[in-house]
Amino acid sequence: MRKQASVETTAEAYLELLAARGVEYLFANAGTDFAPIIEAYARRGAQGQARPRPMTVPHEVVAVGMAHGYAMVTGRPQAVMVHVIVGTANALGGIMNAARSNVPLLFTAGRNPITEAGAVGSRDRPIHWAQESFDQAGIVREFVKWDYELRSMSHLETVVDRALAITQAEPQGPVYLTLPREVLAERLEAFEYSDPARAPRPGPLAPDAETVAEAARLLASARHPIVITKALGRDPEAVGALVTLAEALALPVFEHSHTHLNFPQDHPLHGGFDSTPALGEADLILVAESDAPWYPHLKAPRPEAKIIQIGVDPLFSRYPIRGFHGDVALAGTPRLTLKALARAAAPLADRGVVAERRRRWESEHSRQREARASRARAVAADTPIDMAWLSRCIGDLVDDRTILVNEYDFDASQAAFTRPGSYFAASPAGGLGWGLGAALGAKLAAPDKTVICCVGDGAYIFGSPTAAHFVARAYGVPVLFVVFNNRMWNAVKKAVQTHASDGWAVKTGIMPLTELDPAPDYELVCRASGGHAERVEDPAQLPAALERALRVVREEKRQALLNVICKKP
Ligand SMILES: Cc1ncc(C[n+]2csc(CCOP(=O)(O)OP(=O)(O)O)c2C)c(N)n1
Repeated sequence: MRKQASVETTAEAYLELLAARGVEYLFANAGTDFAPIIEAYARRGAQGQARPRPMTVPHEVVAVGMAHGYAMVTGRPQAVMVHVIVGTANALGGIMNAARSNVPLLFTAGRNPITEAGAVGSRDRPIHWAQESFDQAGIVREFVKWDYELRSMSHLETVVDRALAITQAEPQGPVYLTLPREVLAERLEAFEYSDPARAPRPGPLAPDAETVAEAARLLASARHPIVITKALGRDPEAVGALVTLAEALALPVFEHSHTHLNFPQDHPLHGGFDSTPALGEADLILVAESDAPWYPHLKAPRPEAKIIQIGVDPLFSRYPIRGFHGDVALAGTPRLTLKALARAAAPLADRGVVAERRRRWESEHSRQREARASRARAVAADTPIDMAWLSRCIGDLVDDRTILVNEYDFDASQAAFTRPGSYFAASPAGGLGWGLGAALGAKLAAPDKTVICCVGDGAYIFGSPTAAHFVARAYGVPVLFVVFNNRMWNAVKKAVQTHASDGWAVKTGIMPLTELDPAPDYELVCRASGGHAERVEDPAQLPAALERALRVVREEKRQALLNVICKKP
């Protein structure tokens, strides 16, 4: 169907189109390049016309994090707009995170005015000469699937629809569109476009029956098969498909460095979070959406073990090097692959073998659960607070309506996540600063859910907390932030300890460049934006402090922060 909209400029037509395509938010960090966009918002607002909700996000790392968080919960891309080359550069770490997490988002930036005079929107500020670059998209090109510049109004619909189609096609990832000021400011009388969009949208892909049958034969004939997964739960439906397959063959499932809930943690076949011990015995490993299922430098599977790799792109083609073997690789939509595999493998399985294997892994599952619980109990009274106890206290509060966003230090093994879409951890790209924005985006996407954001003190600082707390207050996005405050970058310290276990740094205890002491009073940062915030030092007070903070978030709809003083490693 063709639709007509009354607009005055390209910028207005652009907002009309984004809204028509289901983009609900524009997370923006503005500059002089935004003038036509802001003008368009003013007119559309005054006249009550459709537009994505504009959100002022005072740091790009939070803006991209919010779009990431929104898309990881809903699967739907939102728009981010930043200021020319400098905003693009600030956002780049977040774009790397989104790229490696296969998150769809429409990343856009203004473009410095091209003309020195003569057009509406021509250069009129001192920055307009120095802020032009030879190749603005070159800043991000390696980490986006597609980039383009809107060169003319006549192209608008094709360009926007192509951007949205490509970002959502598998493997998903961000796209980058630059918007020159002259083009945005171009005058128009009306805008006509197709509604719904007519750009092609590739649907789910299933692997061919022969390759599935080959994988099924391998699976059914293995004595000690295991599954390793990291990000299968990006598609919530894939979780149920993996449960069906695991139950049919009694396959233990290991969530290794997991970024999503991939398998219910209370399922007797959940094998835990460290597959390393099982590698010595496994004669078949099914790798499901995992870029690095083990570390060959530390421990590799037995050379004769068969490997099956499943994923939208089992080659991880955007990674320069990844040498994990695959005797069979099943490319396609993992939920379809897993369903097909379960259908093909179940009839081939030896029931006696399956029953025995199930008993064995069930008891291993119970042993692990008990070991984790007793570890938390053992440190429950420690002061400063142990991160296992902190994780357990948070884990105990997780209910069916909770989403937990984790950027460092929350130990998921101390909780029992069971629902797809309830747990998200930082991208394999590891660009710190993701957590605060991602949690805000998740809360926007799921306003009825409780969103808890766990961050290390390092991750908190990287997340541009002043900007994040500003957004939480300005737009009423009540998230509970918990800072795991160990006053250091322990990840960096641990890397030194493994790298040179009997070296100078370990022997002398001198480790420059790892300290975050003296620690700021992080609770004051949240209070500065009207949040409820407490410093917690007594482990016995922790459950009550969490309850208080959750009440504020749920009932008063206000953000909250707990600065939890943890052991310093
Ligand atoms: C943008 C960016 N800069 C630096 C790093 C390197 N890095 C990885 S972990 C880490 C420390 C994180 O500190 P914190 O959140 O306090 O967690 P902890 O290491 O103490 O467990 C750093 C600096 C990174 N991953 N990303």
